[in-house]
Amino acid sequence: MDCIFCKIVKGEIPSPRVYEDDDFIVIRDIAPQAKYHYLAIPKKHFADVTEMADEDVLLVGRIFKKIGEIADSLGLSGGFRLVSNKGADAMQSVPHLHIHILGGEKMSDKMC
Ligand code: DGP
Repeated sequence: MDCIFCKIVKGEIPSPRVYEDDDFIVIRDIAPQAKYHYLAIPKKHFADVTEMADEDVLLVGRIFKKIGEIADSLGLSGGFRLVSNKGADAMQSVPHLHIHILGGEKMSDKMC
């Protein structure tokens, strides 16, 4: 499958991981939109939230919980924003579900 995030997960494209477990990796976004901008990328490929299988509910739940647990170590003790884009209107550019983790500074009260 020609998926850039699958290649990063497999190590075929080098990308330093700031966190990894059996479920997902966290890397820094290549084009940061906040002081700290990470991507939480499940190791399992599915395009977006509409392609989640029933068992993926638990996977994504574990990822959200773990993001909360590691947030301080990522410099996000002041708070953070989680965003997961789906489709053209949301400007999703990589069709492998991922969660943007943004923070490290005061953010706009607008979503974008
Ligand atoms: P989205 O537009 O929601 O699909 O977000 C995709 C993000 O992925 C975008 O902010 C840029 C980032 N990105 C794309 N390719 C790479 C890459 O090769 N390395 C890293 N670290 N980030 C990437």
